[in-house]
Amino acid sequence: MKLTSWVDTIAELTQPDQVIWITGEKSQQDQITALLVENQTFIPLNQKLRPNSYLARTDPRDVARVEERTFICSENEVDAGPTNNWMDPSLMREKLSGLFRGSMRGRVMYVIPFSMGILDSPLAKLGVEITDSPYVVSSMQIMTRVSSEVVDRINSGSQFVPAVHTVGAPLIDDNGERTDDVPWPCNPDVYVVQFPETREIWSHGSGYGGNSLLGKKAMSLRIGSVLGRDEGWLAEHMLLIRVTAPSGKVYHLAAAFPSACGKTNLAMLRLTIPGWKVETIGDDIVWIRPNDSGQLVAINPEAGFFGVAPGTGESTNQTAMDTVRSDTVFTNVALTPDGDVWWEGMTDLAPSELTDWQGNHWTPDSGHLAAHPNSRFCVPLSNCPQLIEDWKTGEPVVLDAILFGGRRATNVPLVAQSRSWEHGIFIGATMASEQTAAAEGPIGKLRRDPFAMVPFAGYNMANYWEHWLSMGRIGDRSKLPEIFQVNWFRKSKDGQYLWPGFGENSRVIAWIIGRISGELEGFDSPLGKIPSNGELDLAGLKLSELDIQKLFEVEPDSWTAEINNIKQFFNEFGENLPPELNAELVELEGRINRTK
Ligand code: GTP
Ligand code: SPV
Ligand code: MN
Repeated sequence: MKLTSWVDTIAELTQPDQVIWITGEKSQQDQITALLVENQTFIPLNQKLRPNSYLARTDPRDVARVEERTFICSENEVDAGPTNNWMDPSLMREKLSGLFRGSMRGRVMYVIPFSMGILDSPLAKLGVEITDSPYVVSSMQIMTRVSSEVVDRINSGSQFVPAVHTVGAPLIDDNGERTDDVPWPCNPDVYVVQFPETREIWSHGSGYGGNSLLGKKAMSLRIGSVLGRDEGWLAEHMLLIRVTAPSGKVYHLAAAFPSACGKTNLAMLRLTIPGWKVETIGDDIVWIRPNDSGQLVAINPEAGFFGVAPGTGESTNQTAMDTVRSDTVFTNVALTPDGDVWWEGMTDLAPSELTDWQGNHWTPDSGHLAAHPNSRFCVPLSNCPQLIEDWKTGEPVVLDAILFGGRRATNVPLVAQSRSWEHGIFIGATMASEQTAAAEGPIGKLRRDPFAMVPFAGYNMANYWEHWLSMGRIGDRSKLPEIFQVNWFRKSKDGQYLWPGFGENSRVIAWIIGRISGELEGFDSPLGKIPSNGELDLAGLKLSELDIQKLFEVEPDSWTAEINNIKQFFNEFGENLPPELNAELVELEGRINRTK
């Protein structure tokens, strides 16, 4: 597709006043920031306390990803699979052309050329997002690599993913009447649509995060997973870290946790045990592919963090606090009287007075949260003091381990190692988590979220599992990463977290590396290898014997109920379910039954 003719077609459809091409240059970025301040979308923060940083308050209806309005419009419904919303592509195209017709009237249409991954990386992919939101322009310049060079490459024949976004709030109506703008224009008729065959993205109505920053979930995961299926690689909702053991040996770990389940925190882990070091590579998206020697190598295709603010504080994630010290766009956090930001969990005590995320006066007695539970910070990777030194090269790293985790109050142990590649894929496929504020929906409800990819897989989840299984057939299995299950969120009967989490998760990382290096034996449980007595370094923790036992307890009846729930879930995929996964389920049932 020719870039300029596509841009012309979209401009004809959406009818903006003006078209501006984003170049990635600092001077243009500064103009966009100034415009956002003028429009009151950005509130400048205190320059001394939080240099070059801004607060954005969204419309209170536009605060999270909208999964029920996210569609995979493949030609055949079966290719979207039971975990995705689907609509016939021609019907959806009709709907979208209605919604997009004249949607940018009175506004500027921005054309953002970007690369996911370092431009010269063989793993990089190009995209172009068209948007009428300067907030999106500003955030995309943080989250992706925006440059005119991308345009040159496209004009010389490189492929790109076309992505169109509008907030769906034209400033001129059908009668030609002009209305005033608001700080956060949006439209409750949200659609986030992916066409996997033509690799197109169309997003209407929302300016928020994953709904509007289309290089992120829409391109890097939904379209990315389809590209990965067709080209032999994997696009994953994972963090990526480099761990250096006291021996000096270096390991790379990726981990898939659902939204708001701890990826950013683990990506920025500060170790509480001596001699170890963790460096951050990425916190949300990882692209993985087999190399010539049959290892899996990985990159972080993003250029920034779009992290959950609440719960981030000096005692939980000092690295994130240092990262957002400057150059950060905060969305839906609270404002302090001296022009700084605050959110629940930043400090133990709330300030006595704040302006809440909706702009209202707030005190600790107000009876509601000051920051929205899905409030976020958006900041360049380069701000992170723990970033790997060679991040600028974008060199892929060889994966040594993959972790799967979620919020599980029961059943799932603190850590367990899979018995084989297939068992590892089974663990990923049967992941479940208690729902969080990252998406609209009931908080706390348990849902199956295989590979943390339910909101992000661009094709049938069962075929996606098969694609993962196929990585186990490419060569020497011993070169593949080891797969582990983790759970920081197991609770005692009285509802308290059993595990301290955060920095203390380093103890689990150390055990995982002990298993990979062969230094630790582990102990066979029905769920895989768990630490045997003394293998998990617990020195200095205030954990009782009973707590430790509870963290690893396998309750047979509870597991029988879980297995039945997994059976029901697997049934949704009919004959597309890979037989290996059913075989794993049967084996698990056998192992659980033998403990009864
Ligand atoms: P997305 O950006 O939505 O994909 O989220 P994420 O997976 O990066 O989650 P993040 O690290 O931002 O954590 C989400 C919430 O979980 C925050 O409020 C954290 O404070 C909390 N959290 C993270 N790690 C731990 C942990 O080890 N234990 C406990 N109890 N809470 C944690
Ligand atoms: C998530 O929900 O997994 C996020 C935030 O990382 S968003 O970009 O809004 O998808
Ligand atoms: Mn995420």
